[in-house]
Amino acid sequence: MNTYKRFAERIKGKADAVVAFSPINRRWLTNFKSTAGYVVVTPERCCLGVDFRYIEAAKKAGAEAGIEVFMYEKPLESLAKLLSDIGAETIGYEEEYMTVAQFKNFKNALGKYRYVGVSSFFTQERAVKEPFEIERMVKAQEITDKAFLYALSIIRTGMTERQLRNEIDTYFIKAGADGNAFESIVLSGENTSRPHGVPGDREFRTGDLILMDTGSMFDGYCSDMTRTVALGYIKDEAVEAYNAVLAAQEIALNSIKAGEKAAMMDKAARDVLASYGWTKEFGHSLGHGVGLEIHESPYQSTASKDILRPGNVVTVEPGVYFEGKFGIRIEDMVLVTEGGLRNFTGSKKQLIVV
Ligand SMILES: [Mn+2]
Repeated sequence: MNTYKRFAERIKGKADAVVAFSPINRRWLTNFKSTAGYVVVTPERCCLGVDFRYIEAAKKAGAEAGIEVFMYEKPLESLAKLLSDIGAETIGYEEEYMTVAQFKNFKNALGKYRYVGVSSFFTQERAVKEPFEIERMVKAQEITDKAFLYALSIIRTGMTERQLRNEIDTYFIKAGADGNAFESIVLSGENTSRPHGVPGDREFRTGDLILMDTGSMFDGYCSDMTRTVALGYIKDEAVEAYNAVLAAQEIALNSIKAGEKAAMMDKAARDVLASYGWTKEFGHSLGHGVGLEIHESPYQSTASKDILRPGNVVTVEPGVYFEGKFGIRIEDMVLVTEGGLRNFTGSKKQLIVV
C-alpha cells in the first residue's frame, strides 16, 4: 500500500492537505471501499473519515494500511476541525469530481483557505500501478479469459446476444469476481458494426461474426478484452479484415515503449489499417488506461498528450466497422514495463471459428 505515501510526496509544496471525496480516489488512497466518506492527505498523514456504517471495517483496514481512521456525525464540521488542527493554509480538492453545489458547501463549511484543484495529481498517480494493483488486474483478466473459453463452449445457433451476455456475467461472479468491470458487449452478425452496440434478442446464425467485449472486476480492479469469433464459417472479406486488425494490433503492441507518446501507438495501428484503405472504418481511439476505473489515464488516441510510463496498464484495441455488414475488434490489456510490456491477456487471438 504505497498509494497514499506516493500521493503525500506528490502534494509537497502544492497543498498542505488534500481532501478526497470521490469513491475511486478514496479507495485508491486507502484500499477501503465505502459509499460515503472522505480522505485527508497531508505530506505526513493520511486520515479516513467514515460514518457509523463503516467504522468497524474502516478501523481494521486503516490499521493494516497505517491510516488514521475516525468516525464523524457531521462530516463537514469534523473536516473543518481536522484541517484547522493540521494548520493547513492551502487545501487541494477534486475539481473534476465535485459539483458546483458540493464545492460551495465545502468552502462555506471550511472557511478561508487557499483552494487548489488537484484532480490531475490523482489521474497521473493512479495511472502508475503498484504491485498489489497489478496482481488484482492479472486476476481480473484471468477470470475474463476463462469466461471467454466458457463462452466459446456454449455458443450455438439460436442463442441470443443477451443470453450469451448473461452467461458471461454469471460466470464472472461464479469465478470469484466482484462482478463486471462494465456492461458486457455481445453482438452478432450485422450488429458487430456498432463498436459499443447493446446486446439484444438477435439469434446467432451460421456465418455470423460474434463480438464479445467483456471484463470482470476483481477486488475493485477492472479488466478489458475484446474477441471476435465466427460461427460455423467466415466469409473471405471478413478474414481479410480480421487479419488486418490483428496485424494492426500486433504492430501497436510492438510500438509500446516507456517514455514514448501514447499517440504513437494509435498511429502505428492506424497506419496499418489505412494501408487497406480503412480510415473512417477505424473511428475510435486505439485504447485507454485501466485500473479502478475502466477508462482512465493514459489515453491512446490521436490527440493524446500522454506519455507512456512503466506501471501504466493500457488497452490496445483496433477495429474496423462496415455499417450494416460487420465489424471486428481485437483488444488486449497490457502493462507497460521498463523494457517493453507484459500482456495480461491469455485468450487466443488467431481467428476462431466455433
Ligand atoms: Mn476497452
